[in-house]
Amino acid sequence: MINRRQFMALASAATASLSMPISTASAKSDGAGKFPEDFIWGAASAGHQVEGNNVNSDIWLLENVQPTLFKEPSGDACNSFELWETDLDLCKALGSSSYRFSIEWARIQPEPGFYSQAMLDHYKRVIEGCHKRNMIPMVSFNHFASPKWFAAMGGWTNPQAPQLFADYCRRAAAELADGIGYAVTFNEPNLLRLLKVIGLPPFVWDMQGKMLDAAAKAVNSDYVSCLNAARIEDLDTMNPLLIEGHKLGRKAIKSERSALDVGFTLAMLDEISDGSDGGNKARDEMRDYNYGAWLAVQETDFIGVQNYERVVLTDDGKLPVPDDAQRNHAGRWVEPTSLANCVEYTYRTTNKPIIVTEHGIGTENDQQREWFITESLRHLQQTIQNGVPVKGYIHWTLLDNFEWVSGYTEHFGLHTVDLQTFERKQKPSAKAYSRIIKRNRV
Ligand code: IFM
Repeated sequence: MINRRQFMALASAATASLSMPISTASAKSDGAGKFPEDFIWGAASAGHQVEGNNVNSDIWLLENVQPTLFKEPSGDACNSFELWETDLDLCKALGSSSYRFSIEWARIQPEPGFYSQAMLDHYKRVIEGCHKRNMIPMVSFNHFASPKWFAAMGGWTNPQAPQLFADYCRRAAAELADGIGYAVTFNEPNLLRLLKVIGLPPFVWDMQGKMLDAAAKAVNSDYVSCLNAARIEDLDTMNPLLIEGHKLGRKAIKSERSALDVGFTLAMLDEISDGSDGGNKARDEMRDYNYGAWLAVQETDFIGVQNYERVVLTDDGKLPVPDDAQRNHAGRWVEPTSLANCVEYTYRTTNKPIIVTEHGIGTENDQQREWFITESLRHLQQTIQNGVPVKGYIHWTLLDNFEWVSGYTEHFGLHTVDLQTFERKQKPSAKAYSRIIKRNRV
């Protein structure tokens, strides 16, 4: 067993060597760094974060009450509801074979008893737009935001929630399933559990409760709760209901097209033990809390892995981020081996096919993004070569967009967006990613 000092030295050395300027050496060597021929490449977005004016959604409600945890409201976002064709063109220009986006439940079913044909037709056009550009539409039926009326019924604390979600899935799938390449029921249904173990401070949970109370008052409800904004004491009630929601939602989607692959995605930390007994125990407990129940779900055709950071566990708790480690915008530890670790762990635990449905970095330093993408893909490719069936890699995210409570202050995009004119501009990291896609190798 190595001690903490040795571990930190090793971690720093690994980080330092990986922080070297990007080398093209391995990309040049024949055969090395090659991804499978049918590997799916793409970029992701999510309705509420890019479309704008998702006025019937629960998140819009939370953004606009007092007190709120949101730095600013989403407003027009990137105006992608209008500019979706531009976005598809940008995604295609990278060389992508897939575009991941979400359909917005609050647009499709703005009231419990009403489904909007116009909105279903809108998403049908987006799906057709993907096909016209030879991109596989990877479609999330829920990416955090839900209708306001659903949150006002208690959201995922309400035992009726799984059936309500499944009803929406069936109606949407009846119109859309034929054109979808991969369907995702939920995006990161485990996010709040992860935030709990990361150690979101008590005052944030407290503030979240106050924001939900204000939202309940605004819509005349006894209790408002949302998928990515809930009270800490509700997390254990929500998890089994979300799992049931996934199972019923998947069944409903498959009842419209049985051959369609339907999965869910998970927010994953790269939990590492320093090798001590306490570190191993803490890692296993953390993994069990974050993913245990989800990774036991058999009713899924794939699992979407989404990783952004690392945490190291020791006898004494979490290791502080080493001084020379790479950090993201929020100061958290980013490390290019993390994605491959998460993919490997998920596959070894479930034996299910994996799609990297999100991976990226919130940073103002686009060179850091370029380094992070390239080196993470280098490790991912090795993992695939070692036998882990990864079907594809979808980068988060196509555009700088509405980053939930952080508003427009955190940037994960391959393109900038002018929030007044909505003009998109490609960043250098997009060019680097595109080179990898077009050569199908790092
Ligand atoms: O922006 C989010 C996305 O909605 C879900 N996964 C993590 C991203 C970055 O925080």
